Amino acid sequence: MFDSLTEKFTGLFKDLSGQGKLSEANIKEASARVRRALLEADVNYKVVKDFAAAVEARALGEDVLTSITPGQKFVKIVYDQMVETLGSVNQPLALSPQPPTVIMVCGLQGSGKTTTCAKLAKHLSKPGRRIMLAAADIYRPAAVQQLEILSKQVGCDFFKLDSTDVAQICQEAKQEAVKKLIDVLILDTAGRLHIDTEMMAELERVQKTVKPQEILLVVDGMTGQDAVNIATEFSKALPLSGVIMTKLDGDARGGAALSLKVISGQPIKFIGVGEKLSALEEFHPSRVASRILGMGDVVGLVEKAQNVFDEKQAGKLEEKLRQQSFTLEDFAGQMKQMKKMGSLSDIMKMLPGGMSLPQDAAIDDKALGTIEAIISSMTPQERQKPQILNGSRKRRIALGSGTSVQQVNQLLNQFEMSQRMMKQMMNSKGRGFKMPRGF
Ligand SMILES: Nc1nc2c(ncn2[C@@H]2O[C@H](COP(=O)(O)OP(=O)(O)OP(=O)(O)O)[C@@H](O)[C@H]2O)c(=O)[nH]1
Ligand SMILES: [Mg+2]
Repeated sequence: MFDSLTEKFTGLFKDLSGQGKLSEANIKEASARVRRALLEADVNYKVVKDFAAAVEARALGEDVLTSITPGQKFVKIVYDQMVETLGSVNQPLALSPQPPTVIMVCGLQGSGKTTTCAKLAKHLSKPGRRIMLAAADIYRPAAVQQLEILSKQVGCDFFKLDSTDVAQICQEAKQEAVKKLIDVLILDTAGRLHIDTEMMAELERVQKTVKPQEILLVVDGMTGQDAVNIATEFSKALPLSGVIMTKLDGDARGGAALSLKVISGQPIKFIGVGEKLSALEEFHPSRVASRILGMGDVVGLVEKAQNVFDEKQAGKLEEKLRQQSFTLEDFAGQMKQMKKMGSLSDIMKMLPGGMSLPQDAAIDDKALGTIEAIISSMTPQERQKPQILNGSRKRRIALGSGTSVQQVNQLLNQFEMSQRMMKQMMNSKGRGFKMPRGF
């Protein structure tokens, strides 16, 4: 999502860390590179100007010049500035202690409102919490049906009403929510091609009638500066509580995300990173800054893993490791779980330094298929005890899986490495999560 920006920053940091000491000229040159990188990523020029000036002033003012690790100090300054620019901390949704909490979702046509409503419902759902989606888009014929289908997918309640008065629909949805003991009611409103007075008047009426706790504006991250302008306009007309920026999985250059808080004053609360209902992430400035600067997002990765790995299986794996009986079969199973977390290249990006991995060092998704093929060509005994694999067995496996002996050897090495890595992780348990080097 911020690929080209990350590339530029990691390049800059690498150059800086190669230098023993930094001069004033080095710092000026480095902040000029920061400025260029941000401008190329389509960050608002005012934000860029202030960002680069702040970084330069702090770098010159602090003891970067005399520091033993000037490169690292500079990185830290850029990181802090970026976290601040992104809004400092995550702004969670304000769930009312007295249900139902009403969340009104608004935005222009096609920005991703309806999808985001369903994603939010999924994100918020947990045992014992009842969520209802209400269709308040009466203009597009298929809109109500779209939301109804999505509600079924999420497994939450759904409300619709045959009326042309949007405020009335929302009000009755709220009454229904109270009656059905719903905890969170999400209103999917209609968009327009452009901001117009009619839409704003309608949204205002809904806001005054149902008094939502949250008014979230959905903007399309691919539209760059337009998204920022739209947020600024909306926040003048409605008491917004935050923004959700969608489609950041595409080739959006990320400039909008970096400009939004400063220019519109609105915090980004979530980002949409795909069409699937699970493709919604809480927006944490510190994590996003780490990702942009190529430092990885280990917290995000662990969260992602927790969502996918089932605990029972993890427990079994742990037991096996303890007894040192982690086999190739477990290895294959583990690979499959990893696959569920998304494409490996995405996962690599969340790892510190992941971006700067040389192309051939990254495990590609096709390689997973090869691994599975090799393992399934082995006999159960070979999977349990790979040390019995001699030359002729390896040749047989290579032939059976359509690979080469070299590839079989490669897999065995990877397996050994993984075994070692798991042991390391086990040893560091209780002392926090530790990423082994070179993974
Ligand atoms: N890649 C990607 N696509 C998204 C994301 N969010 C929404 N979309 C897609 O954007 C398109 C429009 O989404 P909708 O949710 O229907 O947008 P809307 O704002 O409700 O549109 P209208 O009701 O017509 O105004 C759909 O094809 C979605 O799948 C996202 O985060 N990433
Ligand atoms: Mg819609």
